[in-house]
Amino acid sequence: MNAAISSVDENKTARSRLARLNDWVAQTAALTRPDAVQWCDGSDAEYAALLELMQKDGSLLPLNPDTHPRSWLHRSDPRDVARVEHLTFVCTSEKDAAGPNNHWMAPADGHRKMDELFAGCMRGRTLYVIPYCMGPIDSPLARCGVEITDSPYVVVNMRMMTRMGAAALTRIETEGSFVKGLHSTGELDPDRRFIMHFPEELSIKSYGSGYGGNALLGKKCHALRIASWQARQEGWLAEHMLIVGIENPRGETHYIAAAFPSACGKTNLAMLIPPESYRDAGWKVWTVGDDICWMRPGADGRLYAINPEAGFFGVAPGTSANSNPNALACISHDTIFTNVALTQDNQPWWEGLEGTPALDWQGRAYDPANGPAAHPNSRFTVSARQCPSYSPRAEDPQGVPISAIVFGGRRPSLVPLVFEARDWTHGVLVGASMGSETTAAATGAVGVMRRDPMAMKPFCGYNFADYFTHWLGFEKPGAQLPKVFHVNWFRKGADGQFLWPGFGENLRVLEWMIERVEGRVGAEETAVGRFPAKADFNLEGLALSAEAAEELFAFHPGEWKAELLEIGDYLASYGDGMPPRLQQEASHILSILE
Ligand code: OXD
Ligand code: MN
Repeated sequence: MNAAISSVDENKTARSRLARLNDWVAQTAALTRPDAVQWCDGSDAEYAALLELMQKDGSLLPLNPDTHPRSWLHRSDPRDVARVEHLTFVCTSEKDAAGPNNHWMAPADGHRKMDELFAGCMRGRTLYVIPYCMGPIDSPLARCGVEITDSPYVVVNMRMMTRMGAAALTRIETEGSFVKGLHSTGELDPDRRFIMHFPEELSIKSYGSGYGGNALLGKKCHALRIASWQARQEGWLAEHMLIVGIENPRGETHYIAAAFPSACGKTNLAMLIPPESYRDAGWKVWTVGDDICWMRPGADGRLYAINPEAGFFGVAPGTSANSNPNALACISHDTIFTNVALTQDNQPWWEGLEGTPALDWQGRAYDPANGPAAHPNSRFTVSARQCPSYSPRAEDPQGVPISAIVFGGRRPSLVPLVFEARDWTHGVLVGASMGSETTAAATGAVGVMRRDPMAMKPFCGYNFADYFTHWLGFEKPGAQLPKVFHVNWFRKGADGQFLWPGFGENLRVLEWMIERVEGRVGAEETAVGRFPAKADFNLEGLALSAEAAEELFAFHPGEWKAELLEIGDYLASYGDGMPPRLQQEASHILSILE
C-alpha cells in the first residue's frame, strides 16, 4: 500500500475513533439537556474566560493581587467539603469482584439510578467536554480520559491537575480508548449524591458534589479506582502514593514511593526540605508527585513510576513555613483555594499560618465559637510546575526507578518510627495490614483507627483479596523489587504529644532506608521486621529526650501479638479469595511472637 493511501486510512480510523467520543457527548447532551456544549482545549484564553465567568457569578473571589497574584477563593456548599465514601460505589457484574472493601451495585441498577439523576440536570447550564491525559502526554504509562461536567470550577481545576485539552484529544484520537467520566454538581443535595464506577466499562458517573475527590474525575475516580482495575489486567500498579527523589551527597538519587492515607502528610514528605546539616552536606529532595503513583516493571526488572497528575490538590491547614516552605512558595501565585479563611487584606488564611483571619471559610466574620477559621479539609489547587523542588525527572515518559516503597499511617502507639520488611511477601503483608486514624479528607468521624491497606481503602476499584494477590505476583524471576518499609511519624508519648518532630527531620528516616537499599548498614531482626541499630540512625542535633528516642525504636512483643491477631482476623474477613501466602506470613510472625 502506498504511503498516501495508508495515511488516508489512518485518518479515517482516527476519525471513527473520535466518533465514539462524539456519540457519547451527543447522547449525554440528549440526556442532560444543557443550553450549550463547549469542547475544552486547555488554552490560556479558555482558562481566562472561565475565571471571568466565575468571578461574575460569584463562585470565585479574587485574592489580594499583591500577595497572591492571579489566585482565587472558591467557597463550596458547606454540605460538600470532602469525599463521601458511603456514597461511592463500584459497579461490577459480580459483587465479589468489587469485594467487601467497596460499596457495590449491579451495573444496570447503577446506571438507572444515575441516569434518573442526570436527566435534564444541565438545563440552563453549559456542558463542558474535557479531554485529559493522566501522566506525561508522551508516556507509554499514561492513560487518557474525557470528563463531561457542568461545573466551570471542575474545568479550571482539571486544567491544573491533568494534561488537559488539545494534546490529550490528539492522543485519544490515536489510541481510540479513554475513560468516560460524567459529572454534574446537580443540586449539591447530599441525599442526591453518588459517585459510581463501572470498571468493566472504564466509566464513571458522579452526581451532586463539586468537591475535588468526588468531581475532578481524573484524580481518585480514574487514576485510582478505574486505573487500579486496568493495572491488574495489564500488569502494573495504580497506588495512593507520593513519589520523591532523594539525592545524597554523592549525587545519587533514589526514588521512593510512599503510601499514606489522605491528609497524613504526603504533600509535606514529597516536598521535604532537608534540615540545615543535611543541606550543608549536600542532600537534596526532588518532588515527582504528592498523591498518586502508577508503576510497572521495566526491562531491567525494576519498578518505574510516573505521577499521573500535573498538579497538587493539597490540604491547606497545617501548611506553613515550618511544615512545608516549598508548598507555600508553590501557592504564592496562580492558585485556586477552596474553603480557606480570609485575612482583613484578602489573603488566604488557615490554621498553622501566622496572622489572624477576618472571615471564616463560609464567609462569616471569624468567631472561634464557630470552629476553625479554615475548613479542616480546605484545599489548594496548583500546577506542579510551580513547585521549587519539582524534579527534572517528573515528566520523564519512562518514569523513575523506585528503590523503596514506604507504608505509613497515624498510629499513636505501638508502631515504631521505622522498620523494614524482610522480603516482598512480608512487605505486602505490612502494606495490607496498615492501620491509621481517619481524617477530615472524608466525611465521617475523625480520629477513628481503621485498617487502610496500602492507603487504598477508599480507592481500590476491586476486591482487596485480588489486589493483594496482584501485589504478590510482582515477585517473579528477573524482578528487582524495591525494599519495603513502614514508618510512623505520629507516635505519641504518655503526655499525648508527638514523639517525633517530623517534617524535614523525616529525611533522617529516609537516609536510613537509602543506606539499607545500598547495603551500607545492617539492621536488628525482630519478629515483625528489621529495626534500625541505634548506631546507624542519625539523631545528632535533635532535641529528643532519651525516653522518646528509646520509645520511637522500641519493640513491644506482647502488644505486637495482639496487633497480629487483629490483622489475622482482618485478612480472614476477605474470605477464600485471600492469598494463603499472606495469611501464612501473618501466622508465621504470630508463631514467633508466641
Ligand atoms: C486527596 C485525598 O484529596 O486522598 O488526595 O482525599
Ligand atoms: Mn489522596
